[in-house]
Amino acid sequence: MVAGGLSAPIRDLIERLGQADLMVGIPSFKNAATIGYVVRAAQAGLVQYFPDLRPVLVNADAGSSDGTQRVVAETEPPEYIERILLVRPTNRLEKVSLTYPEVDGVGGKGAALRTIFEMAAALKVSALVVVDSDLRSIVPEWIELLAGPIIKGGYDFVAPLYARYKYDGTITNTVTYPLTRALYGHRIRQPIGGDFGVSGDLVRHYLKLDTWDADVSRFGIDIWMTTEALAGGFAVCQARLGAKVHDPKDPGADLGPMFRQVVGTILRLAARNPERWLDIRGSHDVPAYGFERIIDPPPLEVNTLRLVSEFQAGSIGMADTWAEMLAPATLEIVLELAREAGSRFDDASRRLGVHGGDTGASGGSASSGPSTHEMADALAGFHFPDDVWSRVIYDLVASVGRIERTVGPADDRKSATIDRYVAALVPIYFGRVASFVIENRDITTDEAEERVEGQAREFELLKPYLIERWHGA
Ligand SMILES: Nc1nc2c(ncn2[C@@H]2O[C@H](COP(=O)(O)OP(=O)(O)OP(=O)(O)O)[C@@H](O)[C@H]2O)c(=O)[nH]1
Ligand SMILES: [Mg+2]
Repeated sequence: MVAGGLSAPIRDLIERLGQADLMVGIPSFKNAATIGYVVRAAQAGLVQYFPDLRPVLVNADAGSSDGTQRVVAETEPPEYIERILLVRPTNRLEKVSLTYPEVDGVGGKGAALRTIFEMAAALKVSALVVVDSDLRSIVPEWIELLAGPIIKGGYDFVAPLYARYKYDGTITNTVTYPLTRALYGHRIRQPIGGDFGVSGDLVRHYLKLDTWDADVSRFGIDIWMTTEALAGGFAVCQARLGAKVHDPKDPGADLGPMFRQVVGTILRLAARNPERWLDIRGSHDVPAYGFERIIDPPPLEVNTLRLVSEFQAGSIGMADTWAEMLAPATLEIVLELAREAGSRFDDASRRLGVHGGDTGASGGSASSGPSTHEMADALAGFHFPDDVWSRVIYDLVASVGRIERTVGPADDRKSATIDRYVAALVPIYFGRVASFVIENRDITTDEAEERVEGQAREFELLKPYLIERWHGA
């Protein structure tokens, strides 16, 4: 269970605010450069689309040293929005920025949302919209798109749908989308998009659950929200938001810790509650709302040379853990793929004239190294098949389940073993992402989407393999 609760200043704030109908919650950590725009867009959305409700905007910040909270406080007041939009709302929009308390000693995006949930429940809102503070592409309409299905449509959970560049959202494309779909049977394309609509009922349900842990307090929060909404039988839909443009991340450079927290959470939730997915076969569409825009999302750089070299390095440094967590047949293929990654890396580096750790551009930063396309071209031919990747993930679900069920070791020992497995999955994931980028280097984002769908179908096809492994085959 989660200890703690709200601090005295936050309780005072709730008392002052009294009651609200619709809340926008924005978690932040050093987002002074971008949060002002997000706050303005959210305020405008509340005032323009829900002028008769009682709106409140809450920023839950990590105590950022860059002035994030000051930016929120100084962003134009609601009166400005009323003037520029020519709207006369019934109720005044309240805007607050606070420093959230850690949850069981852990801070992070999830801890920030925990405070937002508690405030939403205390203020008895009927709908909560959460949006990230590094968004560049949010517009006022997002508030309507994420809250509308709850307020007008009776839904409890609204997941986002975005147009994303083919190399963006790699954790989503390789793990959370196909695994959520195959386990729980709902095709939610962006289960960790970060921008969600949640009903008051679902907020209260979240606060009662005992599945919250340290990873959920960090970046595990998004997949936790989606999984618990599905597992709780809540009515879910999706909203088409257009492009997601935010602070970009290179999957090889920035996403290791996030991968561990997200994937650790999805695996633990699956392993602890097999009754939620063992009997589910196939999957079905989830309704999507909102106008379909034609959008060309901005490109993202990926350092595939680094990805394949880390895959190969993992096969040396983590071989023992791979042998523990993968089925023997899967292990054999993965080791063979890692060997191939190593030799293709040597070959490509020679041809591109890069040496050692100097593998060039990453994260979109200006650099003299080879471009994303040059690297992918030089590595052409490297192929990590869909079915192998599905088996890797299913082996992990089964292994994490085995650890959870073992009688004897204390919980923190079990947890450390699971963390070690998930950390050892990172280089294999790098190999899988490299293959995706290399193979899709010359196709459009729409065509790459077909490949993501193909992989998701492979997960469904192989679900019997998961069940077999789960039962100890
Ligand atoms: N309060 C708080 N917010 C955080 C923390 N870490 C991240 N956030 C917020 O969570 C949101 C998402 O974080 P990002 O770093 O943008 O991650 P992301 O966009 O999910 O990651 P990708 O889609 O993989 O690029 C942003 O609004 C961050 O400000 C934290 O430690 N505390
Ligand atoms: Mg972001």
